Amino acid sequence: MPPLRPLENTMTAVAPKSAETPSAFDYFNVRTLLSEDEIAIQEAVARFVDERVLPIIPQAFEDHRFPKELVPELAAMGLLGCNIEGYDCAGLNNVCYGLICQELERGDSGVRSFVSVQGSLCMYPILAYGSEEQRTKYLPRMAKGECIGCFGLTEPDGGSDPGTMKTHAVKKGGDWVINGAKMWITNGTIADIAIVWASTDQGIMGFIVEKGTPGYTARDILRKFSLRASVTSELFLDNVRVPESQRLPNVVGLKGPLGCLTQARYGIAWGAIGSAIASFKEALEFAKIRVVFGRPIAHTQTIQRRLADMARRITTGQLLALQLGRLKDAGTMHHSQVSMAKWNNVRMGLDVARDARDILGAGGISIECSPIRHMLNLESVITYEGTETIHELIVGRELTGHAAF
Ligand code: TGC
Ligand code: FAD
Repeated sequence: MPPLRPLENTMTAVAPKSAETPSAFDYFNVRTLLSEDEIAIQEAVARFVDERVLPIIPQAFEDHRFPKELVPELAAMGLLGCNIEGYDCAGLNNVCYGLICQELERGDSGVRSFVSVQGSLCMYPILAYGSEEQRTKYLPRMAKGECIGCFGLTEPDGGSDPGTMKTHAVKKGGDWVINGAKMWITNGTIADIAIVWASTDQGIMGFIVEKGTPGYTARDILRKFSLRASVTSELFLDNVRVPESQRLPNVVGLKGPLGCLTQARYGIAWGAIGSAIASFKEALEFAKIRVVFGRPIAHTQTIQRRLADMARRITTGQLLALQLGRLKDAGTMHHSQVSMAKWNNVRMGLDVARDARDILGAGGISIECSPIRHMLNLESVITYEGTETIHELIVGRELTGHAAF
């Protein structure tokens, strides 16, 4: 698959504008609000998901295995750090990034998670808070998938209030010595570098810790019922010594990691639409052919009402995400708007997946059907990157001016 780039080069040849693909759902012609670039990029990623992700993902989920073999292809298409300009990144706009997340998550939340963590949680902080040396050292290799990142913020004692983190770093001569532990870290054991957030006597700071640094270890969290096609790990930092040159020099304070979360939450708000579309379309097709009491269940009022409700909620989510993307591209997006979109769309995706699972009847519990996989995945997605409650409270604070955390 050739790399994705804005239209002036490859994309028109790769993906000519065509009618709506079978994997799409677009009740309000949202597609007419997209540019040719955006449509072409969405279609290219949709084809990749249909051809390369969907055939392998149920087995990967069952085997509790992240399909790492996809990484070179994700990189070759330019999907890693795709909304970064320069450093061998694709330089796409944020609507394109959102559409990419939507298509990847139509495949599986684990694949979208990999891309979110790499681009939004690891490449973004190096770009936004790193030195020029750090950018040139890491970003091109990360865009090529040659260097995988993980993002260590959450700790065993709790994730919703990261300001109380126990991991700390102390300056000793020209080095920093980091001690602590991180929990529930996507990509942990497959990562070549970890962005580790630690408290210091000057406030919270970020460090780039390379795999193999003495005292730094990672261990997988096994036996998950959710995001089984994704690596989730614990990180341990036992007197890990890194030079000052591995500290992200341009940010101090919680706004550092929170700024990264805004980028990743944005992608998740789009991604959940993909899960919902996959679940909805499977339920819709099944309802048309499943004959019960002498007629297809799609002919009954309650099934139609449920399908219509799914369509309504997906459409609302699509419009919300697109406007969020336009605000982000215009540079006027506020992080509480991202919270509302992540909250709305992940809740929507989870509810649609659960209802689709039910419409599929007993067969809906099989790995052969995608809604139960999406539903189980979205149980993580509604928790990570800020739980649903945290996002409700962020919007509540924005409305009232009072933090109720
Ligand atoms: P608060 O006073 O609100 O903020 C401290 C400073 O940060 C600024 N800020 C933000 N900046 C950018 N984006 C945001 N979303 C921001 N939210 C706040 C804020 O303006 C302030 O700046 P300054 O200059 O005044 O210092 O801090 P708080 O302690 O009251 O925070 C409250 C709360 C609950 C909102 C925050 O702690 C929070 O968001 N908690 C949830 C934690 C979370 O989402 N963790 C996610 C871990 S990573 C993960 O889950 C990856 S999953 C990856 C995958 O597989 O896809
Ligand atoms: P807690 O913070 O302990 O919350 C427990 C419950 O209390 C939740 O229901 C919460 O909504 C509720 N609650 C909390 N505060 C309040 C309040 N004030 N009022 C009312 N209710 C409240 N983290 C990373 O740093 N990097 C990663 O790559 C990463 N990947 C993840 C991958 C997976 C698969 C999962 C499941 C998690 C991942 N996380 C990661 C961690 C994730 O961000 C945290 O799980 C999340 O922030 C919630 O933290 P917690 O699990 O400690 O829950």
